[in-house]
Amino acid sequence: VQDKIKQLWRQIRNGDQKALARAITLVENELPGYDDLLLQLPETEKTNVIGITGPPGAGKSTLVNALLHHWLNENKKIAVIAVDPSSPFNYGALLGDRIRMNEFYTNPNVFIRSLASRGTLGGLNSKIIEITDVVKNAGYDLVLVETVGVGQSEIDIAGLADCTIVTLVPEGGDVVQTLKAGIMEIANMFVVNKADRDEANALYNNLRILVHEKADGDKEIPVLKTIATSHTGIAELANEITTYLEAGKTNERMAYLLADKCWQLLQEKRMKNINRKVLQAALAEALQQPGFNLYRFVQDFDAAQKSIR
Ligand SMILES: Nc1nc2c(ncn2[C@@H]2O[C@H](COP(=O)(O)OP(=O)(O)O)[C@@H](O)[C@H]2O)c(=O)[nH]1
Ligand SMILES: [Mg+2]
Repeated sequence: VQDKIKQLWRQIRNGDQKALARAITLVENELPGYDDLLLQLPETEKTNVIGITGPPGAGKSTLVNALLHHWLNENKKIAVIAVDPSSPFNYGALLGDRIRMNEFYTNPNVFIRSLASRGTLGGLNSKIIEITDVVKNAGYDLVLVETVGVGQSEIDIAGLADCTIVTLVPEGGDVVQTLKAGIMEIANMFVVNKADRDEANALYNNLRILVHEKADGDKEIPVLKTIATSHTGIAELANEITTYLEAGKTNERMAYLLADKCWQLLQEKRMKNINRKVLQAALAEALQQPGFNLYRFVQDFDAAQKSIR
């Protein structure tokens, strides 16, 4: 199995999309070799992950589509992971995404995978983390992850994405009022989509006030307006994303993101009483060793905690 996994990783790194699809299926269904695949994540530079979240119908898929066009024109290789757990049996929605993205299915510079819902949110969370980790090691220039969120029990993609974009639309009452405090913590950027609508400016202005208050003199979270259907504001958005990613993460942000990811994975191992401080301290130490692998860390941490109890 070990050799087979090594071989699979070689194929993936060589741009073999069928091999990548196979690897994702391995992880999705926890088939033999699944653990090894994650424990053998290549120790190379990882691709940046851009998370696009927001309520259903906000235009996330349309935005992803527009961003894809933009970056393909710059000769970039892009991978997309689309997750929509809010409609477990609504294949119509999934199909809608597929049709819109159909034009990319034969393009070697684009890899698209839709993930169906898998029962509990907790289980889905760790699957998305694992699958994203596979894809971010597959040699693309960027990985886009579309998830439904904001409001109810959203998927927490904060720990997953290097840049989290929260997409909002001027409809359905006062969106800003319903913005949960947590959203301000995870958003690295706000997008007001459907800017062709009358109420867009009001939402935009409200958000600007909100991020200004939140910044308290520090750098404000950018707020952008887009019309995804006509690709308006997309170049500006792409530009803002690149600028954000190029600035790089502070060590503190790194540890925060990793701790979050780790916590989600440990939850899946039924570890409910993890002390986040202990976890973060253990992570900080482990990160200083060469060849850090999150899945090995989780395995070891889990074993160590069990031996204590
Ligand atoms: N008027 C307008 N409609 C849009 C815009 N962006 C997306 N839509 C439409 O909104 C609907 C939902 O878009 P979709 O991308 O599937 O939303 P998602 O559920 O967030 O992925 C579709 O009918 C889109 O054509 C926009 O900027 N303006
Ligand atoms: Mg969608």
